[in-house]
Amino acid sequence: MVAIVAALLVALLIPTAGPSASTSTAGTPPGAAEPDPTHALPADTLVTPPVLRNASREPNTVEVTLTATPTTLSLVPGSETAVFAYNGMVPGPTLEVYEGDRLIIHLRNELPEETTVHWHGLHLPWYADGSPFHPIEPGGQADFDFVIPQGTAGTYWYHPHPHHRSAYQVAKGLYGAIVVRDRDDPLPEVAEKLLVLWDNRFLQDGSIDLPEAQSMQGRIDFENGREGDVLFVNGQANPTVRIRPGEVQRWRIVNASAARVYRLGLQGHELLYVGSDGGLFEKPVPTDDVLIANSERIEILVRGTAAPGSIVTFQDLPYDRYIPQTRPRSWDKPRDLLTLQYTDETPLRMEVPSALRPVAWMDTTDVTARRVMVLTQGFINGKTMDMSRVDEVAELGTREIWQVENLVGMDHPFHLHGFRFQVLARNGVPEPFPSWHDTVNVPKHETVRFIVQLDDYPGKWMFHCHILDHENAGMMGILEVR
Ligand SMILES: [Cu+2]
Repeated sequence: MVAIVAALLVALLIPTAGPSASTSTAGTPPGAAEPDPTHALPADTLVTPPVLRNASREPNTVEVTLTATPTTLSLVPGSETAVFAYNGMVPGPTLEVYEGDRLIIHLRNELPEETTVHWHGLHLPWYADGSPFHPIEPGGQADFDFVIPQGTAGTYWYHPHPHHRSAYQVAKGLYGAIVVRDRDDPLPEVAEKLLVLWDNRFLQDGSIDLPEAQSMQGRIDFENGREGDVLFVNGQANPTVRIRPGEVQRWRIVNASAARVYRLGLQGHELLYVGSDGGLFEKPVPTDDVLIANSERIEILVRGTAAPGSIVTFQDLPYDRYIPQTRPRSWDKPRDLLTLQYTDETPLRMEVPSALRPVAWMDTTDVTARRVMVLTQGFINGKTMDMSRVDEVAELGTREIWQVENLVGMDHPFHLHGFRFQVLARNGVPEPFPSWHDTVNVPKHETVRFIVQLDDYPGKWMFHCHILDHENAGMMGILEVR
């Protein structure tokens, strides 16, 4: 579980081992520490997905083209894999915008089947949500045009959301990150890494292992959600990131896995947990590990507190989200995600601000509706998805409290489209500080309460379990806002 260490004073100072060469990495691009040619190690082996090219010359406008197409890539050494890819890469290119930008996206579907693209976590008009209501035929194109709201800087992502096919298309390689930036970012001098987590399973010939539904593995995948034994960071297995002693790095992390919930920890390091789906917290929270369920995003600060030359591993630590009957045999073993390699350079001296950005609690006094969502295996409030049915009706512009109750012995991460929310309590325990989410993990036999403001955009919005196999099987419902 997330072991949040309470800390009143987070105005931390990084221990300095040297007379301090510099106080910051100002002036260097994100992802790069100050070069020190005498001691420099080879650059990161971690490859960052390229940022989508902006075709617009208008101010505050980002216009991009994404093409989903079948192709062949080498995902595991020594073999070629038939994949689906956005612009030929897995993960797809990163969509980067600023708060307030107008975003225009042209989406081409060159796949042999219907698709959609869901801009996960963004607040946008219903037509642009990329839900199963708006399929794009093979050979078809869709155009999206909307404005990124102020105050929503954070890490988001995009992925297919066609009816019954999300799990398959994500397993085939369709996913990519979205970064919404704040022009007054409180961490402007901190080098940044984007880490998009995904897992997969392969057959001997390199093809993606997608078993028949009635096979033993098919049934386990149906129950647990499909997990893979190969863990990827930006499409690479165990890449290396380098850090200079004393340096602070900001890691934006996306869980693009269909079913794997990661408990992230860095050997011998305390992390600073600084952000959730919808961006930064008010202040850093020291912790040993952070849980990130399917489709969630987190931001952490990694501080280079180990000795020069150290090599440590960033890991997925054991977390039991399973029912005993289908719990994988190796669930209790840590898995390596990434290697952090310290340079021999003179230690940097960097400070982390004690305040990041204001995040106010939403007012709970003028709530107009309270809803209860009861999760059982494959069902929400006893029902499976029916595209022609509306499960909940809400009034535009109102504020509601939702209580999500998980009655079964398996975690279900609950996602609401279109509107961000604040978790109020987990299992009756008040949330210690406000933060923005569009997905929240509801652990086995636990209850989560959140508050949501249904502003701006009427429409039929999905809510569902984000274990993609559960979503495919119908663990989803429709909220109509009108
Ligand atoms: Cu589920």
